[in-house]
Amino acid sequence: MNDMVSPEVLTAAQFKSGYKPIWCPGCGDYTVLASITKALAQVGRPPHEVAVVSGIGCSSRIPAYTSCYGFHGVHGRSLAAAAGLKVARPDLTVLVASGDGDGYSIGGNHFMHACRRNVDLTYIVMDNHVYGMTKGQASPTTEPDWDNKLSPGGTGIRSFHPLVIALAAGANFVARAYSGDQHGTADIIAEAIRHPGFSFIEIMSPCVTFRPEQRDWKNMVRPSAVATTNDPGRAARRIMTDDGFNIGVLYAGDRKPYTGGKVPATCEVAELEAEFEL
Ligand SMILES: Cc1ncc(C[n+]2csc(CCOP(=O)(O)OP(=O)(O)O)c2C)c(N)n1
Ligand code: SF4
Repeated sequence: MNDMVSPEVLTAAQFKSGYKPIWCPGCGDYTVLASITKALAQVGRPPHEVAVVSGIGCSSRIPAYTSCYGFHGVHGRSLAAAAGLKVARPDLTVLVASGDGDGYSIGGNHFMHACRRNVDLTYIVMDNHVYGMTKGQASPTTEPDWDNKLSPGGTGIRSFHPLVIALAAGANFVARAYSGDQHGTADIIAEAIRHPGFSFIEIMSPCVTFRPEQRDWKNMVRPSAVATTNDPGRAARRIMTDDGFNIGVLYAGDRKPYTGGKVPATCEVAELEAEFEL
């Protein structure tokens, strides 16, 4: 008798929860969710071996829409929670979902240090260059001349460049994707999950309500013409000089992921707590 068991074939539907997303019709985040569930099916780990962590924002609703373990936490603090989870439970695949406000503004400090620490996480930022949930304030990636009621004439402040900052800070995998390219984005997410260390994917995901002009992104994106490099300097030069619409894996490095301190803890948390008791 052949006792070989075929690996279970998982489908994207198995990674969806019963909750219906409440995003605005046409929001890019719908297809990002579809790409995430498709990527998880490709990777082939069942939902109970995956955790999806987020902060606050329209984009941060993602965990509730998956059947994986989820943590919808505090605004801008998703990476801290996710890093702790991964170090404590290295057996889990941990994804983090964020927006440009959550990830680069209130969470900007955590972003840099997550890149530097290189814990094995996949960080997915749905960037729409605006705070969608709180009704249209400028974010760090908003163009300086974006004229609107809340920032008449534009903020005049130069945009943050997340991909180059991720590279400079030490992220081990850096990619740009577009929500409208559902299958290509799923492939990038699957590759990011498989890549050891901190993987960062900046997904251009239009906010059709507060930035309707972003619908045009579908005519502007194109696959990157150059192959993935493992040279961070070369990747940074390419990213600094492109027009922001090249999609694909732009950098894949080989830094060893952080898995916890070199020496195991020598005392219990209760002992430390006792020292601070008044
Ligand atoms: C500590 C704290 N400050 C501010 C807020 C208000 N707030 C909620 S979501 C958000 C910005 C969300 O923007 P982004 O991360 O870009 O996500 P989007 O809604 O565009 O997907 C802000 C400022 C909050 N919830 N908590
Ligand atoms: S406000 Fe913008 S980001 Fe939020 S659900 Fe609507 S379209 Fe999406």
